[in-house]
Amino acid sequence: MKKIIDLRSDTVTKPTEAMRKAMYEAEVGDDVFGEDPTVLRLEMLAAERFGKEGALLVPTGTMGNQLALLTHTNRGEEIVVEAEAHIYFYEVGGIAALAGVQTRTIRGQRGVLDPENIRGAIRTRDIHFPRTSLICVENTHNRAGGAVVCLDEMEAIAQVAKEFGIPIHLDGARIFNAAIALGVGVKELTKDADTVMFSLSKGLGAPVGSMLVGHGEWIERARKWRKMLGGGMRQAGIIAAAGIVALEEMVDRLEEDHRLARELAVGLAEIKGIGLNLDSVQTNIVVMDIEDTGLSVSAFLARLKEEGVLAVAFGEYAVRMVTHKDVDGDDIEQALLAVKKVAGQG
Ligand code: TLP
Repeated sequence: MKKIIDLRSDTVTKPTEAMRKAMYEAEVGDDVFGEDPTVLRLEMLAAERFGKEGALLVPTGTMGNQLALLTHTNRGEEIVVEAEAHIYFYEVGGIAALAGVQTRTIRGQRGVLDPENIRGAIRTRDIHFPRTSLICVENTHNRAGGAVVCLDEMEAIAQVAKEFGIPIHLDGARIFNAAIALGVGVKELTKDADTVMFSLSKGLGAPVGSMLVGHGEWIERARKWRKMLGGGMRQAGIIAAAGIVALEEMVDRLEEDHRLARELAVGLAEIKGIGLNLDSVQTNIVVMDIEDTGLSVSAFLARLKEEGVLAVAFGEYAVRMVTHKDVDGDDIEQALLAVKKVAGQG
């Protein structure tokens, strides 16, 4: 049977042998009582890696982001967020439904917020206005095609945040991809964020789990919200064990995902009918414009699937492909042949 090449997301990665072994052997306890030694070890490791006081294991990145909103804000307040940030675009309206805050969206340049636009969006003191209580940043920015926010840009945003005394929450689902692409450590790259969510279950390959890191007392309040949302997981050491392997063994290899994404992008850019700006490919995400193939996105994806390649819709004429540890150079070659065929040149 033909191998399916799954480029829909890096979330499709399967746990490594080392993870499965660590999960099997994990020492566990009841984490709601704070008694799971493996969870405690992962939380300590995460806090230390990010240079923050505390860390909290959460089942998903979405829950991590939503807990950040619940912990940083009060109902009726306003947050400043990029117009296509995951926390706003893809989290089922949780901002409104759970935290009850409204959004002041700003369009970024390749996902990066301009500090002057943030300044302009922050509410002044006026009886009519909500209070601006949080600035959200995403690194790498998913809908901007895995674009990185560099250290200077982060520092410039933090400057404005400090001036107004507003905290920054960083959706760093793929922060290790950003750090590897920039050649900067995550501690340095996230030093200006009050809180960070990062995923263990994407490029790092763990089956489940994300982490929230931040100030110790803040993390304890987030822990309470996690319990309210039903996220108090009992023998969660089974999950945490894979997370430890993810942090200790899977970070450096992300470079390989970036190399394959570039190879993929270079090949795609040569196919007639496919539009792609190579400068936009900075990490493991490749977004292409397929309008000139004359196919709709759904027809394009269906044809591609017949050729054994999976990708996702990313807009009216946009298709996203993501590289990860479970695809290799041969798969990328196969994927390029498939796209060529679908575009009518195979
Ligand atoms: N992103 C998924 C989909 O939800 C779109 C993907 O395939 O890329 N922040 C960012 C920047 C993300 O990309 C994602 C997942 C999340 C948060 C949510 O993480 P999970 O899926 O663990 O809830």
